[in-house]
Amino acid sequence: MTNAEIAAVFREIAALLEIDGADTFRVRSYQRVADSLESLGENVADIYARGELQKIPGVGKSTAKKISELLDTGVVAAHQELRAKFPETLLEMLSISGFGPRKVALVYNELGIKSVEELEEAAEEGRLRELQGFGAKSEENLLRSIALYRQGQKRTLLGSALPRAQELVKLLQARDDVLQVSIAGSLRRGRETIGDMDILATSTDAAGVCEFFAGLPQFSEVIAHGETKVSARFEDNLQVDLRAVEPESFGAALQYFTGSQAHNIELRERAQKRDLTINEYGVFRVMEQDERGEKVAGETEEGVYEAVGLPWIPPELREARGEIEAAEAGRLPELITLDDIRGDCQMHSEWSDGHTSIAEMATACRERGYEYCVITDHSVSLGVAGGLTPEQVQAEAAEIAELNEKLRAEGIDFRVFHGTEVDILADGSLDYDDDVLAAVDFVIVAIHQGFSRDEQRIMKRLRAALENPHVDCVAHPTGRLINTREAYAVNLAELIDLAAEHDVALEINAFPERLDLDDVHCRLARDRGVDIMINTDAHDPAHLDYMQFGVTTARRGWLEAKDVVNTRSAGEFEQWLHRK
Ligand code: DGT
Ligand code: CA
Ligand code: CA
Ligand code: ZN
Repeated sequence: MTNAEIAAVFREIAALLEIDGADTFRVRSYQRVADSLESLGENVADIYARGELQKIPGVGKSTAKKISELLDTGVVAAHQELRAKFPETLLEMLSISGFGPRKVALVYNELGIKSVEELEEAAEEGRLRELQGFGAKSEENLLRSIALYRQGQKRTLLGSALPRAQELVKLLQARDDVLQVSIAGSLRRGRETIGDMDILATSTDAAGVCEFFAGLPQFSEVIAHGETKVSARFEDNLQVDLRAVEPESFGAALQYFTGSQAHNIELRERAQKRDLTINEYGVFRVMEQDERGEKVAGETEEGVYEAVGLPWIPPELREARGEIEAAEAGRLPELITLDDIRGDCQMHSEWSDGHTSIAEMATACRERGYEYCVITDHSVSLGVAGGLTPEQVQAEAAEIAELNEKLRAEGIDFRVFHGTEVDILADGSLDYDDDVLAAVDFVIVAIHQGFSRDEQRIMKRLRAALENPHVDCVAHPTGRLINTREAYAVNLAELIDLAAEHDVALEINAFPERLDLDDVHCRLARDRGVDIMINTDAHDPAHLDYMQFGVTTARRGWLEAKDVVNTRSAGEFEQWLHRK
């Protein structure tokens, strides 16, 4: 059980107690334990093993007993009893931003509201304003918060949707009656989250393909099943739309259903100026009166763009962010591809919280066609992740030197660089002294603690870190976790300026929950001349495959290979490391 999981139990106990009307002092004591556990530098289980639970700040005799109970049995009886006192759906209301335990207790006790659905209904009907502290304005805010919460619930991560879509495409392609298949919609544009999955196919037997698709065991429910369209749902509620279209319209349909809607609107306006009209069936000439005009394109997507005087535009750019003007001017970027990546520069080994040895990570990187990798285990303060002491950093360096020696002896052209993912501490100092930082090849800095500080404090920490001449890159610059955790209060425009000033790279962390920097800010950073790195932050060899999501984000940020540090050869990368 991780510290975060234990902390979550204590936070829930505090919330339930507050809903139950317990005194503030008691509630606060559980919150304090949760806070304390979250910022602890060591595994609670280890502290428990040493019999030192009560040395944790805020932990007294009774909470220590609950922690040990939790670690021994997986549950806390007092927690279970509290839970049993209330409807199961009650706690979901706590996920609504601005809706704390006190408000939950109020609506439950006064109006018998037991769930987010009932809460929404009451707000819509204006029934909350009769309660102390509520008004029309707060009902309105609450409805917006509920909508936001639902949005976060509904959108699926790119990293979760794409593999499933690729599998469906493969199954369709394997059929003799299927001619062409493509992913469309936001998934084809590579957005970080997907509302629903869109797939297009052409076939000699559309109804047969729909029949086959609707019967696939991947789905938990078929919502609609027609001759040319199927809508179905996966277990996690992600919806898929399959559309079977005519071969002569495939390009037009693909263009239309790839979107974005904003891009399509711009494209249609352009067509109108040329007396053309674009729809999902093709590009047509506009005739006098209501006469149907001649079809000038539709079979291929290239043809659709060509008909309006443009080169084909990569789907990742189709967001109405200047791509049509760039295409017109012949200035579309030559977007980076996965093949351009020659090394992965953030990953963890079992020296800290990674799952495998350095040698295994290196082998896995070689298997992916890379020339080099950088091992960046955590620094000492991040005890939860097994951060390394300065002595361990030295020992790790020796192991890496030995491994490189061995690779050379075997005639294998692969380099392992020694890096460190150093915590930026609360006061802006780094978690190692300069002599430790000077001894490693690569220094990537990160904020892992003190997320709730205000912008001034966060920026002060980042500024101090970037001013250190040993620092090469900032890991996951905003700290956000998509759908679950907001970014800390970073001023990205200022961080980008600092990175440019101090010649520090910014990372696109390719982990599906992170994709941090996002597309918009990575483009902004590139425009200001900041180096970008795309790293997986792998804790396991399998995570190395996340690189594709980072590359997709970079493409959405208009990046070319030359903008990304780890497209360079091992030799060039080594030179870059010595740029300061
Ligand atoms: P999503 O699913 O929310 O992540 O985003 P999309 O872009 O996949 O949107 P979706 O699934 O509603 O529709 C797929 C594409 O079809 C969309 O990007 C553009 C096109 N499309 C759908 N409805 C309309 C519409 O009413 N007008 C226009 N111009 N295009 C539409
Ligand atoms: Ca979609
Ligand atoms: Ca759709
Ligand atoms: Zn990290």
